[in-house]
Amino acid sequence: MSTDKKADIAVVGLAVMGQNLILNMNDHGFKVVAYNRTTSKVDEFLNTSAKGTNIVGAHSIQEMVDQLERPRKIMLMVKAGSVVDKFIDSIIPYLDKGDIIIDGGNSNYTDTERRVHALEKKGIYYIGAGVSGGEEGARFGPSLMPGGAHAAWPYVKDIFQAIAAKTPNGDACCEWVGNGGAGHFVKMVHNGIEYGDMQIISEAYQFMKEHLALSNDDLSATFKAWNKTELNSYLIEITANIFAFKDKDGNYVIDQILDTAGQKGTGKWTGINALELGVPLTLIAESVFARCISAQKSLRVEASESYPHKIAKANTKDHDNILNDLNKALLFAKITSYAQGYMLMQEASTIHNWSLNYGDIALMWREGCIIRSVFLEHIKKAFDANPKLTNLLLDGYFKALIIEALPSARRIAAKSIELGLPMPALTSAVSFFDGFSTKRLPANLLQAQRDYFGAHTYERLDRPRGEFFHTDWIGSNSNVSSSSYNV
Ligand code: 2AM
Repeated sequence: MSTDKKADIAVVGLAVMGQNLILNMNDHGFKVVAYNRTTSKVDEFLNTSAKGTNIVGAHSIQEMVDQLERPRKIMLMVKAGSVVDKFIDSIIPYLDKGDIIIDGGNSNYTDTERRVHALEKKGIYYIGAGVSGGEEGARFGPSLMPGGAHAAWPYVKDIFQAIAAKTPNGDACCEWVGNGGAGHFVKMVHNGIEYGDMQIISEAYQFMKEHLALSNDDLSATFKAWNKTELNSYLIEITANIFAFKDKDGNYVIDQILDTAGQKGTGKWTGINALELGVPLTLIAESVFARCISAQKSLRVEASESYPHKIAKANTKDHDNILNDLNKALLFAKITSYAQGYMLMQEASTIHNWSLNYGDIALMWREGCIIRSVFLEHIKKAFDANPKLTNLLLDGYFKALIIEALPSARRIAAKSIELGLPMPALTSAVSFFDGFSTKRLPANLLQAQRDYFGAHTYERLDRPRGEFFHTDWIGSNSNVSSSSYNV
């Protein structure tokens, strides 16, 4: 069925994400060239899922490039890392100035930043696009977060916005993110936020299972009910389904699964970036560490024998109130986590000069991706109404929710500590919030200690910022000058 018309785009890498993106592009009327290192996969694809479509194949880079309309657009859906660099090197001799390479893999944004600049020097446009939504998203509408060479955006915009997920209003969950590695950075923060959402849901599960002794059916019903509240989201929806799921023998699958979490590293990257940029991204960091603790299963089993403790059960007459508190605590933690994620993006945007549009980012995450939710609609509204909003927690809508949910979050966090039931993400959210909303923290003492042992100097409340002072705490008569000494 292939037509003589040149192809709109080539996709390299025929693993399931690549194949599904190609089929999605084909559904929207674009002609796609499929290419893969192992060329037998090209024929396999053309003879199976791509049969009867306008998709064409290529068995060499030359053949792929020859079939493309100019400027050529080549999207890589290959393994992140050195494979991307190798492929770029191998394709460059076949390209002309103005051609466009797009990386749709889970690349580290610093790699993308480097590639954008290196290719710019050769006159080739490079786009690093975050793609979220898994196999299903790729096939029927992913969230797409493209960034890099802005001049290339008009050439790929139609394809990207056609294949992207759509909001209930019909807006595409794909907008230009920013230059350099901005697209992959935003995708990384998306994944970090996903870690946080999953962790707070899991903490609520353990609280309900251990303290309220809820059955899997009760848990499923609770999450189903919560999905009709502000927590409405894909992750809450699948959680309700997971608790109801039984295997062939009639056993709940959830109870058969080993309690050690895996991770591929994007949560860790988000945490590392937050530490490097000095952003208090505590909830996501705790979520990464919670996975690390879970992975130490044998150590935990041993420690549980050294420190045995039973989780006290709640009185059933209190269940409704506790469940209401738990729902609010989750909302509180979620708002805090997103506020922290946005703080990280705001800092990175300033440092890298990305001029991120925070309303658009919420729009891109609204559908198609794992953290999709109604909640993101409100984040979009907050930043659309005030693009200079300094912090999500200071937006009127979220402020009202926080004020309402805070007492519940405090009760659950306090209860969890009293019971000995781990809720690191929730308790970190409460601690963060208390630090964030406290006018005077004990950092005056930290500064005094630093000045005491290391003459690191401090600023004074009664003097302008930027003037540094040193106190001779131990009477050593050191001649360090308070005005010039600043470490
Ligand atoms: P393959 O089918 O030839 O292994 C996901 O693994 C995708 O990345 C696959 O399409 C895979 O191609 C591709 N890939 C993995 N390593 C690669 C490499 N060194 N060079 C090119 N493509 C590679």
